[in-house]
Amino acid sequence: MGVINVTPDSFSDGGLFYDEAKAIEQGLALAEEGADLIDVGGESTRPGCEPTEAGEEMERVLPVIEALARHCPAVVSIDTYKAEVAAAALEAGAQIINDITALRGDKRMAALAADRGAGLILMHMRGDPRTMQEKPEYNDVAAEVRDFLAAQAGLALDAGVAPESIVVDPGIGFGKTLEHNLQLIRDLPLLAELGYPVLLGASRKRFIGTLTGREEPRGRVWGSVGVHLLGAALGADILRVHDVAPLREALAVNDAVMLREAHLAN
Ligand code: HH2
Repeated sequence: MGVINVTPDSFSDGGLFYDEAKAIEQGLALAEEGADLIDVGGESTRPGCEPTEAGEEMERVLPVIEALARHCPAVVSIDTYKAEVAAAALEAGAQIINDITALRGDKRMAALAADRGAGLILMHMRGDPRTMQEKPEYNDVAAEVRDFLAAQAGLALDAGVAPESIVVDPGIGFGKTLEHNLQLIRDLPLLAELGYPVLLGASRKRFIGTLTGREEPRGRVWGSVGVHLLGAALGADILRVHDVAPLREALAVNDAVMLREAHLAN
């Protein structure tokens, strides 16, 4: 899954794709590099960030989604927790709703996904972006995240969402310390046990900067490739990244090795 932030203030690419034409061009480029999904967002959710108004968010994302749905071979997802924005995005051609609040943000989201037969990504976040990094604490982070996602998936099922439409995501960096993030990645197999596809989104995030000494998010590409490759080996099915080409190349080598192993095992 390639990421496009049609925002002036995202942590990862700071307004690079705020311009509609540049965002569309980037979506096409990411698909060319091998992305199967393109995630389009119109509100930054970086720590401490204030919410964006729905009308503004729609103005940012709808033209980009319309163009990509028409001209891009990848499936488009909308990164929003507002049902109003999600509904308009589905109308414009998106097929998946990426809800970082896992249905907590807008009670109408599950019914919308069910009615429209859309894919639904449920992500764990502690609190909201404004406050999530203020002293995050868990007794057992992996178990708590898994139980929360199981419960939210249950709500989606109750609303009529098909089980095969649901994806779960531990929400790396959303109300987590470095150690919480690392534990969640180690314990991806626990999350996979829920039986839904697992999404890992660690691309260019702060903990990679902490581990590599890279202050500038755009300099965190190699650390990102490393963590997503490991994530795939630990059971992640969807890797949400800003840099598709480097990860595709790493996965090509990884897959050749793993398939060879599978072949030998047979
Ligand atoms: N991370 C971000 C945004 N949306 N959605 C899912 N499902 N999983 C994630 O890990 C995730 C997400 C944050 O990254 P980015 O979109 O680059 O930044 P910003 O929120 O500043 O636009």
